[in-house]
Amino acid sequence: MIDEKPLLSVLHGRKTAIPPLWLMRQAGRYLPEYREIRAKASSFLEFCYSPAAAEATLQPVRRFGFDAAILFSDILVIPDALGQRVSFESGEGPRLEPLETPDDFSRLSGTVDLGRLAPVFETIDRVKGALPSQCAFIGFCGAPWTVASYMVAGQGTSDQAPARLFAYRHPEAFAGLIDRLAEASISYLLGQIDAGVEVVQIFDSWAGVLPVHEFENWVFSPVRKIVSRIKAERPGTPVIAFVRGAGTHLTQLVESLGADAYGLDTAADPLWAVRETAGRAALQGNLDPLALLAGGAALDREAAAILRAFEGHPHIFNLGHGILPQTPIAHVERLVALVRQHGS
Ligand code: 1CP
Repeated sequence: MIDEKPLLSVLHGRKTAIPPLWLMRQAGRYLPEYREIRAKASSFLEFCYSPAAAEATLQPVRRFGFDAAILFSDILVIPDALGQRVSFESGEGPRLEPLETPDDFSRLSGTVDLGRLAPVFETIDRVKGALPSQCAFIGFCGAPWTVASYMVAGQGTSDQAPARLFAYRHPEAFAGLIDRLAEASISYLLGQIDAGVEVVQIFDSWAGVLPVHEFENWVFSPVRKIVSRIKAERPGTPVIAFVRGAGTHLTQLVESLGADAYGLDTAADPLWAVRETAGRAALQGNLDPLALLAGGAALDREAAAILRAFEGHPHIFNLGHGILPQTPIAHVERLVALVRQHGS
């Protein structure tokens, strides 16, 4: 037990004096060594499916000594493996062939092509032997609602209005898409676990735009299905659910989703979340990525407040959303020092 990795310890419900630390989107554009290898690939998807993805996974762990590595890939490899055309325009984000009517779904295959995702499993195989002994390995997928919102709009939007409208106009067709994505996510996560990840995180980055009934249909039900199938088929693998914008739904999520930990977004009040969930699940989060970007007194104050709020509770230190590309390396180094000095 003494040798257990700190992140796994917390996911098993144990408290640690110093919380394990990793950052959402820790691999990527704020790192000069990432920009250097990324510049050599002709497209982002090609990069995700190449051996360089293993290097990108390891870079932040080598530089900062984080307690977890997160697989370098993207949530949009699932639409790609369902046969939707996906590309990434530099500086503009993802572009997909949008799904405008239920008829457009006929362009998609019924099940995910795991052969197309084989390079991701190879990345996992390459990374797992290269990690330091204290470092856990996290695999991930996007939750069905978040992935569907990009598939329908064909790009990122500020409020996912195209997918919300589609779901109101064609609820049965949309439910079919969500179902297909839930099944695809289950196969994909099982493949990642079999290849060697030790934990999986489900990112529902756009849950917060939905009213309550839509939240039930498109967030709660499919994510619960994914968690319960992972738990049934690979019972030893901890699951982290990051439902951004869950707000007061957190209570219901913790009562019945069955995940081992819940990620809190930047706006969540840690003290409220600790009270609501005491003893039932670990919590992850939730430093404002802008406080990390700002650095200085704001960073010191916000990091200290988070460390205090979660004291005595199983806690994984993280951001409330992904690290921003403009974040200075020195601020990440300062954060690592603040977390590691905690309590000493
Ligand atoms: O050329 C580049 O470098 C492209 C930038 C980039 C990177 C580094 C994209 C495009 N994706 C990624 C990697 C990535 N994406 C990872 C692995 C790296 C790590 O975490 O260390 C992960 C876990 C993701 C997950 C992801 N992709 C999410 C969920 C998490 C979140 O931040 O909310 C989402 C919504 C995406 C879609 C996506 N992919 C890329 C971009 C720029 C976006 C956002 C698009 C938008 O809404 O505008």
